[in-house]
Amino acid sequence: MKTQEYIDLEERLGAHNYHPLDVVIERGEGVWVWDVDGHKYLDMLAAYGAVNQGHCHPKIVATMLEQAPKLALTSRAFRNDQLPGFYQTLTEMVGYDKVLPMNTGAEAVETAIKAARKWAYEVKGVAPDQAEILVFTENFHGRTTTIVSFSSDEQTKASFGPYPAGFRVVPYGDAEAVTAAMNPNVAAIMIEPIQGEGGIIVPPDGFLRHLRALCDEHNALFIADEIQSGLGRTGRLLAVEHEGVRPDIVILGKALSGGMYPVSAIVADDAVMNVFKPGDHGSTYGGNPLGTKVAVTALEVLRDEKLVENSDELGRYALERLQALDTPNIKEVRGRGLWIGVELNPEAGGARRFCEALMKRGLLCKETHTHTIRLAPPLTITREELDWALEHIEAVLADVPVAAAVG
Ligand code: IF1
Repeated sequence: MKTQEYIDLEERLGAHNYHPLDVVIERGEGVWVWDVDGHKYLDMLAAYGAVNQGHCHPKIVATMLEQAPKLALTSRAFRNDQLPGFYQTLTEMVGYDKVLPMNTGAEAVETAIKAARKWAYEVKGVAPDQAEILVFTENFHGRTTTIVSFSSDEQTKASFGPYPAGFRVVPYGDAEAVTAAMNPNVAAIMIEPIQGEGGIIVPPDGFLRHLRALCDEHNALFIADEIQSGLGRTGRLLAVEHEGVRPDIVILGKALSGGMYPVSAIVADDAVMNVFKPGDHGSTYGGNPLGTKVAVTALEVLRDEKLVENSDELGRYALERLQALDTPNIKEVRGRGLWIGVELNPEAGGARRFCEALMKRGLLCKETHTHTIRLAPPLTITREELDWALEHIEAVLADVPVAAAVG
């Protein structure tokens, strides 16, 4: 089949809930992917941070091939021999008492919401059905009906009501607004330490520490959604480390399995996690032996190949180089680690045309919020590969449309 035939088939038979770039990928290796016509691209999106370890990492593939023929799923009605090792590896790496495994990010976010509410009623003593969770403007935590109910993005939320009660949206980065919103019914504050879909938004210095102090003062839980920011993306294992903050619940997903298989989880200490009793929560596939074994290897790859360190070092280098660019197209370059947002001026005509130009040069990028190009390659990228990418990005960004040049 040719590219256009794949696209036509997909458009005819699939729901139109996406508008992808018209590249049909058939193979991936490390930071590189190949389309069905044999064109090679550097993947600057890394499946939104799920492929931090690079495409089809040989060790993760080997684990998959080792476990798949042996045992893939038992359900949690029975125990399996891989789950305990996953708990051990993950708790040791992130430093929490316990894990609750799920599959997708949204499910893990729902799990954190359920944990916080149950904790509020049973431990904090909030009156029935009065628990509140504070969330932030421009958040992205997933696509369930509950989660989209507190989105500030019209398209994400509209037409999916009626919306559940119990969430209050406060401005991201506004310490005073959060302080004012605190009240005895607050079960938790839930935040992305750096907002991904929001446009790689880094909160003001001290903001996360302020939230931590508020939670301590008001006996509320600090929940960090590290599904995208976690596991090395920002140059730290967890993005909250940039502010030296320890959340009560950390939500993980995406790179937890290196893109091989959906594995998500929340981690917390006993005081929170022990609110769950048999029958309170679960998932058919959550904690299955295939996924958990894959996740252990994915975490080992992060550690053994020093991917967090590489993200920190190369991220700083890329950020400095892009911030030094002098072109009227750019409004701001921001980010942490190998997670950089290049926000363009409105006159630049939107980020998509730059992404399309980069695709012609062999780089796959995805815009966010119309005017921001997000750069988030696998953390396995080398200095040479990054230099190659930056040269193309710099060339494309230097291209000023006639209207803007004249204006
Ligand atoms: C899509 C966005 C990124 C997330 C955080 C939870 C989830 C996500 C911080 C839910 C998921 C994904 C979903 C994916 C695109 C992507 C995304 F543009 F939609 F917002 F990365 F920026 N918390 N983010 O970033 O995890 O249930 O999807 O496993 O196509 O919707 P999930």
